Amino acid sequence: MLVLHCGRFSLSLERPQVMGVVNVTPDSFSDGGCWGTPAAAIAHAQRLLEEGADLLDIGGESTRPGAPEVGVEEELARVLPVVQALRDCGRPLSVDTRKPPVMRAVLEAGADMINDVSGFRDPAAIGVVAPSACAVCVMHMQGEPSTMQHAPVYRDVVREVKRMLYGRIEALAAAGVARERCVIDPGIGFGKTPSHNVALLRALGELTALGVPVMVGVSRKSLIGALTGRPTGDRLAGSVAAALAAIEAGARIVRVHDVAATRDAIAVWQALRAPT
Ligand code: HH2
Repeated sequence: MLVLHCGRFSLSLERPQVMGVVNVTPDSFSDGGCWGTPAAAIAHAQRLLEEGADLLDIGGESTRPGAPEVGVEEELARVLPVVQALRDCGRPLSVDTRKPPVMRAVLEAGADMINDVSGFRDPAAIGVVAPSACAVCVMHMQGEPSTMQHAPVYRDVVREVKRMLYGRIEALAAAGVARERCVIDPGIGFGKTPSHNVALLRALGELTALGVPVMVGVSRKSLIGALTGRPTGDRLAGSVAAALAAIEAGARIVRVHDVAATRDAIAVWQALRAPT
């Protein structure tokens, strides 16, 4: 059985897991300011849990293209009260952060997973997660959010993303982070053009060959806009279709803003598809 060791939880990945996004930010690309206070974020998180989120990803810094960095104190003021309020909700809590001091504080507060969009490039980040029991999501990003969409270039995007993720998993393993605690993510939209994103989503099977569960976050992203011509607030159908395609291609966790719709789509699709 495929299980992720995730802090206080052993998360079975036999059924695709739906991670609900909780952005405690004023400026996230699709819901900035909607849940910008801890109280609003906690209420939103509870709604996502009622809708059937298997785990939550709480973020206090937007990483949309061009986003400015947020200081440690500010990021902690956003995410820590949410982690503290939800720690006994019965589901694993992931925190989306690139900053080792934020990682340390949320792990002490009860977080079960650290989702680092910079892929634990900072050795200090590895130093924080290694001695804990948390799961780690290692995401690929070319460059930094402030500049990553200026002119992303790859010779072979699938090979390069795979190589980077493999290298980070090896670095984490050398520091004592077992593979059973790791998830990898190709980082849709992080230093990638629409055609890079499509190539990666089509080739998820190559990433699953690394022997670590794959997570995909494509919900409401500009790729959906490029494929449908729709603005950020009108990308639900496209996002759900992309989540199903990612699961079909091997993703075990999908990171989404719209939990209820995604869960329903997965349930129907799984019931109706021919047994493999
Ligand atoms: N995408 C976003 C943020 N964090 N983490 C992982 N592992 N994978 C992703 O695809 C991913 C991520 C961007 O989405 P969102 O959090 O809604 O936006 P913003 O960064 O503007 O807050």
